Amino acid sequence: MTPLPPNQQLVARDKWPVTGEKAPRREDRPWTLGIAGLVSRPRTFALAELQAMPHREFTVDIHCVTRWSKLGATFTGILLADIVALVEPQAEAKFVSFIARSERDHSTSLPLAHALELGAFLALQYAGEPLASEHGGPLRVVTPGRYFYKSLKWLERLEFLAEDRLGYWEAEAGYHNAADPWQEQRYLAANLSRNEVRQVLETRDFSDRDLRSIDASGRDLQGLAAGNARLRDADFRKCDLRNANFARANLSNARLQQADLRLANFAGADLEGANFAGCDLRSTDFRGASLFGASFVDLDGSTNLLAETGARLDNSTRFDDAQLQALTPTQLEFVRARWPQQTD
Ligand SMILES: Nc1nc2c(c(=O)[nH]1)N[C@H]1C(S)=C(S)[C@@H](COP(=O)(O)O)O[C@H]1N2
Ligand SMILES: [Mo]
Repeated sequence: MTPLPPNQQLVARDKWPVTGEKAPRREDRPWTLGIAGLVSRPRTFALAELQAMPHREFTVDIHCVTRWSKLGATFTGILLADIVALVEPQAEAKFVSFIARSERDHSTSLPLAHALELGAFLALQYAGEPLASEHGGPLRVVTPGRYFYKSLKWLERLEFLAEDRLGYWEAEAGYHNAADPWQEQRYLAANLSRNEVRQVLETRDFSDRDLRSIDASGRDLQGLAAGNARLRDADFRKCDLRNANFARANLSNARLQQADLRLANFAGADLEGANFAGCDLRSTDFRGASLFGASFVDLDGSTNLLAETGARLDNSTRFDDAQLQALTPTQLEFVRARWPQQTD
């Protein structure tokens, strides 16, 4: 079996979650790929020209930073190296920036040498079919060996640069610019002084604040106000969080193992990749929260449940039935065995 990078979990074979933006920007212009910056032969490709170029087949393991992985995805497309050979980057071109046709002009970047070594490519087809729009069709970047945020959907422009230009997630959300899943390069911490951290923990008011990667482990935070807070990667292990309000907060990849979350409210929160193993989740409200890649029990390797690490949940725990579909099969099995609880 292919080993998974640390702290990743497999999605069901036939599943491919849609993460980030859901659709390209609507425009009447036909799809083109513009290539600019430090190249000797800048040019614009019509989509049909790209479709007519020789395609290669690629088999790729996808690893999302929110802890889901999908192994053996098959794409066809064009190797970035083949495009590079046509446009001839100048010697000063050290970075490549990928820019999307999307509402926020989403982008990401890579050192050019890494992009070539990793075999980054432009995908036009997935599993023998044109790439679905929600997954970046008609044209997306796929960067094997990096968290999937380095694989831009709806590619419309490539720029070759002397200096790096951070992408959307890297600049706005503290995603790690190196993004190596084998080294768990997921997030950078927010720039908070020790004093600021101490103060915010004392006030128990995290509402609307950017506190990503904050270390709050072991604290008494009963009744915490954390509506709309940005808490990606935060450490709440072993906290007392009874009655905490996390409505619409972003807790993706937060570590909450063994926290007491009775009566806590996660309505509309982003809980992708969050870890609730060992938590007390009686009367916890998860309705409307996004649960892709969330865990309620730890696994040994990628498949065996470590039952003793299981969260405590019962029929007082509140889920929408539909949101459980976002869980990986092993996590779903664990939750299903306890919720809704059998009444006999
Ligand atoms: N244009 C664009 N590309 C993007 C994103 C995005 O929000 N917009 N999200 C990135 C992230 S974080 C991930 S995990 C993958 C998700 O791709 P998928 O929806 O096809 O699974 O796309 C990446 N590329
Ligand atoms: Mo992602």
